[in-house]
Amino acid sequence: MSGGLTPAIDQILNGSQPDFDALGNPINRSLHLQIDTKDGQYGNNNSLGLNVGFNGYGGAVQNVGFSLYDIDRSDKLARLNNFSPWQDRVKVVGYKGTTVVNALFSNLGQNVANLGNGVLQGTGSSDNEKDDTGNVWVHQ
Ligand SMILES: [Ca+2]
Ligand SMILES: [Ca+2]
Ligand SMILES: [Ca+2]
Repeated sequence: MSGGLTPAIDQILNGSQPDFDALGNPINRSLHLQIDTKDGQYGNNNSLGLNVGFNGYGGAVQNVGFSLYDIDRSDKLARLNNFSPWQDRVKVVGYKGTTVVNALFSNLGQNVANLGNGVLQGTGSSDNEKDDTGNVWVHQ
């Protein structure tokens, strides 16, 4: 696994945004979640879940939006050689209380397919640091 243990807050998955400002201060950090499915540490699920709650605001929140980065798949060479091929799939589900709120996806990178029902899938290899082809803007 590259980039050390996750979850972490770092600048590894932030599209093509700069990692440091002109003074060398870290900027554009993101929550980095990564699993290595071949080692079996997550059993046969090959997945992980992230729940984000907005509690204590006295009601529902609005204008929630965030970017997802690096939704992609293994590169062609890895797939040809059957070298641990993989494909990212992300499902986004929003709730207002117990009512499902559908998320909207905008600015999909060219390596991201919207499969409907909140599911996004990687269709090509995106560089973790240098491009925006695995990016999606998620919002209400
Ligand atoms: Ca970066
Ligand atoms: Ca990825
Ligand atoms: Ca990548």
